[in-house]
Amino acid sequence: MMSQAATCRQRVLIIDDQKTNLKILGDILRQDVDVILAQSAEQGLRKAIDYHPDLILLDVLMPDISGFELIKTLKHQSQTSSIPVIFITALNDSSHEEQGLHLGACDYIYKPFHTAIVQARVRLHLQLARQRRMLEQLAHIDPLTGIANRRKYAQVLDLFWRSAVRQQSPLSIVMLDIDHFKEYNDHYGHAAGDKILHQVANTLKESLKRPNDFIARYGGEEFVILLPESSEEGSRQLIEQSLQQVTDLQIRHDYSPVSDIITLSAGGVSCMPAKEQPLEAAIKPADDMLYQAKQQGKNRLCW
Ligand code: GH3
Ligand code: MG
Ligand code: MG
Ligand code: MG
Repeated sequence: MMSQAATCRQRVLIIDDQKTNLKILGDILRQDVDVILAQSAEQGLRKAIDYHPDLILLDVLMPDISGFELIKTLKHQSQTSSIPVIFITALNDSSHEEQGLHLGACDYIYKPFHTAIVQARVRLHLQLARQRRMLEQLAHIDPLTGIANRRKYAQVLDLFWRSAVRQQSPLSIVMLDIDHFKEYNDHYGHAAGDKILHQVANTLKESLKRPNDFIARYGGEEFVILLPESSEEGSRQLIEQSLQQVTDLQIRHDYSPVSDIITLSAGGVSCMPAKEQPLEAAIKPADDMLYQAKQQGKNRLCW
């Protein structure tokens, strides 16, 4: 198993067609970070996707695909678009530098380079990357459960909705709500309630199967799940399993009128998103189904 320190180390991908450049740059950075090397743009792109580095040092003049071409691809792909790129190149004039920065690089270093300058600039951009990630976490992660919050949900819904419209594919939206949670808090205390929220949220999250399946805490003891490109039947089955996995936790709730353990009610819909539909209203049909599930006696899924 990797040590804590090893998992905290940031990764820098160096892409350069000259082996000697790769060696020298790798050697001067290795004491601070984990180094990944690529000797062509094509290999670099693959490694950027596979390893998701915190920073890329990119040569410009390379046979086949230039660094200027590669950065366009990196900035257009969702898996790589947020990785900062520093050009390190023999094109040491202001018009190329301007071009590089215009294409989205965060910095531009001339070759031949000074070791200390490369180290300092890499350090600076890694620190900025770390701060960006922290801000992203603060903005998008619910601190109690560790899953996405409602702000992130709104972003992801927008993304999934537009992609579903484009691809004419279905999107399932599911609202889930813990049954008689007020009674739980009243009898077991708020701290115990917090612990259950964390446990339920993470059990639901783990029950999702595909990388794009998404869950967020919608509010108090309510969660929302988005299943893109999933059939109605498949979505229903998945959510039935998710609910089952929560009941399998067998969390005692002696004050629940519907069971003696923690249960959830859920409402789901499969829809074919259309451009003209207002996004804010997207959740309403799932919410109506959740209301039905509560009306019909809770501890169930209505679709
Ligand atoms: P129902 O079965 O109809 O959903 O009833 P309920 O009691 O679950 O629903 P209600 O809306 O009446 O109460 C929700 C409760 O959820 C009240 C509140 O104390 C609890 N809750 C909301 N957010 C939190 C939280 O962050 N921590 C804890 N411990 N409890 C929370
Ligand atoms: Mg070169
Ligand atoms: Mg509720
Ligand atoms: Mg509830």
